[in-house]
Amino acid sequence: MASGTQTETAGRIRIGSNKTGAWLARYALEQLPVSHTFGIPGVHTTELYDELNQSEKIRPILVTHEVCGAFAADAISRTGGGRVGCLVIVPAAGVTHAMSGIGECYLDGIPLLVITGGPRTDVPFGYQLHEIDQQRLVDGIVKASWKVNEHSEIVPFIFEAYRTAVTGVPGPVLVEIPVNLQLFSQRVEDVPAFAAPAPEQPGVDRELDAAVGMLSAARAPGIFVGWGAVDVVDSVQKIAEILGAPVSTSLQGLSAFPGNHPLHTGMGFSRAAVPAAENAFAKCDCMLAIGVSFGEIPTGSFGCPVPENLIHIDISPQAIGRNFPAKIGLAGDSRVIVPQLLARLQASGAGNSARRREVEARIARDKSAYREEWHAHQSERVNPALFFEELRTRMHDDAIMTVDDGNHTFLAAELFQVRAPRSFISPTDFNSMGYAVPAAIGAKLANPSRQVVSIVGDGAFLMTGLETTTAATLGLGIAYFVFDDGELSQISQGQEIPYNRKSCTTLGTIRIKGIAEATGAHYVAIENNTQIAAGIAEALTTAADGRPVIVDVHVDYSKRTRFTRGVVQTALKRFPLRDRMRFIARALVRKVTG
Ligand SMILES: Cc1ncc(C[n+]2csc(CCOP(=O)(O)OP(=O)(O)O)c2C)c(N)n1
Ligand SMILES: [Mg+2]
Repeated sequence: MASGTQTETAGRIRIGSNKTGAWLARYALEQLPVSHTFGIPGVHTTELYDELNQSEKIRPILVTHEVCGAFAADAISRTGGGRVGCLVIVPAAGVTHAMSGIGECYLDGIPLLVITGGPRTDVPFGYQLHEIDQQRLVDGIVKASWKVNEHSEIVPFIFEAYRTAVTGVPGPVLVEIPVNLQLFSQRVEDVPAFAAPAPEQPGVDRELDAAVGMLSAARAPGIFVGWGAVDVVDSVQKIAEILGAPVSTSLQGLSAFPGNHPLHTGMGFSRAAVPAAENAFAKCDCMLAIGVSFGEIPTGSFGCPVPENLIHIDISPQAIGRNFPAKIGLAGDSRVIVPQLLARLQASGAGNSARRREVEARIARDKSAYREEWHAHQSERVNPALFFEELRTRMHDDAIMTVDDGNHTFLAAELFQVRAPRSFISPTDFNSMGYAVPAAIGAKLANPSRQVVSIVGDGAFLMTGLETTTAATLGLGIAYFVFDDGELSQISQGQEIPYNRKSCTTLGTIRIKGIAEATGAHYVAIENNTQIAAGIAEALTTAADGRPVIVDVHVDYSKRTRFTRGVVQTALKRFPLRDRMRFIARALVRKVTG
């Protein structure tokens, strides 16, 4: 609250004095679950920053680049226990810089509140600084946007923007407040009281019974969960146990089922999945999909076998049956639907403990064989499987991991065991590199008592790694593990076979130690397997003391992930025959000629 003199009547708060637009914006943000804002001030936002600086509820955070602000704010929404990430940025250049992060929230279904300044609306001049139609600019990557015209609109627009961001499929919203409104005051009689959006209640009785019937009749039921199931993990676990059904997750939803549960299989279930997942779902005759859109990554480029008997629960009616037809579609909030489904399943007396034992035994065998395959992989450099196993033993169950986009992401997905809901976050469908370093800052600010680690490729680290300076300034103990292979590996691996050439995927030489020195982070190097344990221990101990650490991991990338091998095969198969032949012929010729 920005003032102690207000009284509330009939959903309105009485103000009865002159207020600036900046005061009103701060007031509105303070009513919402906003704990931090991120951005870089400019002449169009200094008044608002001055207000936020006086807030006891909100802490404005200076970042080095607005895209980092957007990724950090995104992590607040993903890990902040109901909080919403918020950007306060300058118009035009601040917004375009932030757009990769806004787009990530848009495609990943993450709420984000973007507040921007705007050019003056009370002067007759054109060609003002940062003057651009921002609503048009962001149209394809926000759920909605508002441009404020007068003081009385500021509070209701911000409340409406927040409600839009968090209801239905969550996503980003933008509110532009022209600088003159922020700076100048006007008499304000009252403002609306904030009302949180009511939880959605689906009327799906008949479909729930049909779903129970279909699941009970299945010979080999399977469960596929995404980020949309991240808040119903307990219910999903019980459903899986009753049915004796294997559970696979999407990439974004890796934390939607505990990796140490015996029914957990891995990411996806196509040939691009780990063997435990591929085998467990090979004969699946009824799939329960919850909060997952069957996007490109977890389906291994849409190459997974989805049974006809698909029960699809998702907040987005558009996602249901979009890529694979659903026999039963339940559009709505999984937090409402899934506990109801569980209750009916329990009441129906369904259960198959023999199947459960069988399924669990097979998963355990497959997981152990895959682990052994990785252990047998010899290298002078760091074996990723040994690295992730050691990291797991030293991380608390509720520790948060942020990842970037690259080969390291899929290694983490295949080799690291994620245990707690919302403890693994990734830039998934917008797939924007540069996410992991700033996202870890948002995650740590939202969860100061939890360990936060980041797995980031060297290419991605070059994009946003300097944001480590913000972690150092704020005393945030984050361990950044930079997978240093000298390449944009996820792409260079894809170039290897078809092109037999690497075009623009080899990085220049970077001295990561220099970046650590420049930003004030502690530096650790892990050059081979014998240094893994001590290196991770040093990193986590230093981080626990409130200092960021950059760990230069000389990782070995010579063994391909199942994901990379699988998607290459699937994608090639879907090429028109003529082009497939052209690709294969070119690869063969280049193999001979070099
Ligand atoms: C902003 C952006 N640019 C380019 C890409 C394409 N891309 C996807 S993964 C990848 C390689 C990332 O390299 P690095 O960060 O070193 O990770 P590695 O694959 O080596 O683990 C690239 C270039 C992308 N996803 N996002
Ligand atoms: Mg790399």
